[in-house]
Amino acid sequence: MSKQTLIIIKPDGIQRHLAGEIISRFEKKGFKLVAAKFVQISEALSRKLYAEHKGKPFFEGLAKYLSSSPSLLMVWEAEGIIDMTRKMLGDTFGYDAQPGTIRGDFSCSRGYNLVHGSDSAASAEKEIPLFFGADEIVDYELADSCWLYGRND
Ligand code: IDP
Ligand code: MG
Repeated sequence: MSKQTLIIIKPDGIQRHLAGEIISRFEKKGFKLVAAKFVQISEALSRKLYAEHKGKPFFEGLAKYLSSSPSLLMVWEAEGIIDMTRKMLGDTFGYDAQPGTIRGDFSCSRGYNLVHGSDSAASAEKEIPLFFGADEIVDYELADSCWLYGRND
């Protein structure tokens, strides 16, 4: 499971027509999409996803934001996926995030930062089953995988 991460294009990412842009970055990097669904996440499930932030001043607003409009939920797979996706997302607050990252290029907000990505293998292992059953995650080979992970040594 540590080769997989949960990525959510949050309501602002969908409403701002950035889903294609965000997916495209992961596709071009060479990651494998293994699951996807487009749903309006319930407030209860939003609270579960963000349980580590319970009690913080932004927690209630965060649960309302995530459940306010549809999101695109995906599981992406690659060796080292967590570190790579976290770097591609950029720092949490859009106005802090480096240009070249998703948040750095498209968000100037604190809370509305377009995309969620699991922050560790342990988080991914907890988060993915909140949204996907094992039978919804597809096992297949990418035809170009020999070119993605080619080594000269
Ligand atoms: P992350 O998404 O980069 O992992 P976390 O610290 O886990 O960042 O916070 C979860 C989400 O909560 C953020 O993506 C953002 O939407 C929201 N958030 C975090 N800190 C604040 C804050 O200080 N004000 C408003 N929203 C926040
Ligand atoms: Mg987090």
